[in-house]
Amino acid sequence: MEKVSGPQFTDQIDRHRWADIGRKRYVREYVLPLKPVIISGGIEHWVARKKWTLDFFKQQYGGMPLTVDGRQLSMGTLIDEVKVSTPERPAPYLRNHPVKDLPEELQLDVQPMPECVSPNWFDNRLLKTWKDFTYVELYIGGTGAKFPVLHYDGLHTHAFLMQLEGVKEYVAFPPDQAPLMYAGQDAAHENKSAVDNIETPDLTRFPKFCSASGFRFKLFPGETLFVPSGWWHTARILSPSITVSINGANAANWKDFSRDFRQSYWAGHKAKKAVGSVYLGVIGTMMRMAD
Ligand SMILES: O=C(O)CCC(=O)C(=O)O
Repeated sequence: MEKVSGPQFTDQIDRHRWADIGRKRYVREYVLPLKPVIISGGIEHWVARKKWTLDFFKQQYGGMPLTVDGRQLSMGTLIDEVKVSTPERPAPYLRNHPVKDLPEELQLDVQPMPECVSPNWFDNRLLKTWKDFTYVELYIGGTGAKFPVLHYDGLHTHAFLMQLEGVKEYVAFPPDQAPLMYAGQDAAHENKSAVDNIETPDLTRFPKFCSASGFRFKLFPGETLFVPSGWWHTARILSPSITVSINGANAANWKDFSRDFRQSYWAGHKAKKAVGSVYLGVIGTMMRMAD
């Protein structure tokens, strides 16, 4: 453990090659116990792995209109700024951009998802025809840019972050550290921490945060990070970066996902809540048997 003026961090996150660990061991040792891991060799089949670079996006899609934090800019301008980004003057960070809004040929470049993303019960056809819970998202940012909030993913979904270019540093805290995270009070903010500076937290506002212990580690191109349901996390970019993410649910988080979903979507609708509970319960049972 390295001591910093704030939480304690270890960089000892497990790393495995997918070909070595295999599905059974991965599910048993990481997915079901909700333990983060970095998998390499999972996205080598993606066309994007060789094709997606900053120059590719600038040359082929430079005119694509984007909005980042309320600012409208083209992909070309974004890439120009990303290339000269520094921690002192970070470029805009394109985050959570839906891949389904990209031209179809780009969507195909990141298919199929790596095997370590499944079992993903959001792929169940009964569920998908009613509501598609899967979000595949694109992130492009430069050195020094940061994800703006320490959080766990909404509806207690798992996150899988697939790194295509550049290096990112992630910080992650297990769910049992929640009492130290200064989570928001209402349903819309309960997965977001008020701690706005992880590196040098304001100790007068967030004294308990200093007792937290978590992980701080790097993610390199070709790697997939599994951030399990309920794990608090955030990121900063160490070199110009392209990432794709997908969220998921399975036996490990179905109960938490179903509860969050019922509460947020059917609050105040007793009958819908009851029918919805049965529906999600049936899907859970079916998927458990199929796994
Ligand atoms: O890679 C990043 O910037 C963090 C992404 C993330 O935590 C999220 O989208 O939930």
